[in-house]
Amino acid sequence: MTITRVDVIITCPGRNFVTVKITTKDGLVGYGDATLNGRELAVASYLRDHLAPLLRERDESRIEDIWQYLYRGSYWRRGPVTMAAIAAVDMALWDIKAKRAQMPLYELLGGASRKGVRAYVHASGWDYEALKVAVEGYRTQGFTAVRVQTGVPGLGQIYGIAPAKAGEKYNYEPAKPAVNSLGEPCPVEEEWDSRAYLNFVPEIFDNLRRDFGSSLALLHDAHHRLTPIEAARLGKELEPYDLFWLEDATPGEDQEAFRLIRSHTTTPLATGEVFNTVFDYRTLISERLIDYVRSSVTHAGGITGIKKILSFAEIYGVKSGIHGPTDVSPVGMAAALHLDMTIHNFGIQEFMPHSEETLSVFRTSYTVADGYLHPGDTPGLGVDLDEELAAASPYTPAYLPTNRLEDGTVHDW
Ligand code: EZ4
Ligand code: CO
Repeated sequence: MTITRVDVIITCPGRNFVTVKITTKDGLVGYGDATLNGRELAVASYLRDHLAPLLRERDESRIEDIWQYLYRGSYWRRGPVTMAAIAAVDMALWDIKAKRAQMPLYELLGGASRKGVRAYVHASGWDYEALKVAVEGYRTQGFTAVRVQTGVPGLGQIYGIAPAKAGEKYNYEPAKPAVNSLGEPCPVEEEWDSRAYLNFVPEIFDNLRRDFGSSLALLHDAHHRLTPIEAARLGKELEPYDLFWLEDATPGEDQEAFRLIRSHTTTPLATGEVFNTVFDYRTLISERLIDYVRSSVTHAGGITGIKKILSFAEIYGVKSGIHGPTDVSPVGMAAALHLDMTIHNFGIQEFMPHSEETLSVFRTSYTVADGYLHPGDTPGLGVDLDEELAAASPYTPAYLPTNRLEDGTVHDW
């Protein structure tokens, strides 16, 4: 068959999402997620202005060839905008192929390797008491793994912690932009102090192990804010608390920095949510400097792209920890779940539940029970998009926050 239409749908049911919809000559429809938080329209233009004209009249069954044509064939390679656009096309083509085969995508990808997908959720609080309530809530729902983040005494709002301050309602996703002197949206500026953070964090984990015992899996995200030696210190000091992983300890593009962290600590390490190809992981994986790869399907070239990363990781015993925040759409989440079901080196899946508003536009067939997710058995990815509802929620300009030290210096985050 051939592709007859490529539509790009931008909608904001509670937050922005960019979706590609590919239609074939015989009327099959596939969806792909192209959402890049705070840079949504750049990917929409890449799809609409540059990829769509190349896809029409092409044989939609040739997924690998189309991936290589869009990646290798375009001369300009890699980067989050390019790879999110390619990812969306790739997901939509897999959706179509599985619908044509009348199988849920995980069957087409090799079938189930496990009964379900173990998920971790985000628990956070301004202080330990608020965090404890959040963790208790998730335990009651049956989750066995939680990412735990708190505020730091002396610092204000920190991305990744909700609510930002005692008594406030602010949530970190979707990130709320600030307003500049011209009345236009711009990134909120947060403040950071690594010393205050490092001196405070071990006490949080001490409290967690005291209150929740040893079986609960605890994860923590340093969100690229540390230097290698600071990360080494943190990993070492958290060893008694048996973390599932310490995530994004340092900015990940400096792959060699992980040699220093690794030589100092046995705390498992995860990184890669801002990476988009296997090349970004070459040193990290081949030198066994990390334990989990964090790319999302949406930002790493789709099913085809992330399979290349996970196959490379598999031979070094490195496992998956696919990124699953609410800025990945339900389509991108479904793609992750189908892969998670099949790959051998599955580790854990991040799960931030989407809002009711989002799920009224994106109707999913995936389920959650007892801390496990399952993609469901609807043919394809199992996600439908209500285009009328989508059109009723137009794009709203959005920015992730930025980060500065007390003296005003821009800092990693
Ligand atoms: O900051 O998806 O582990 N998860 C995270 C996320 C990311 C956002 C950025 O868009 O760190 O919350
Ligand atoms: Co993260």
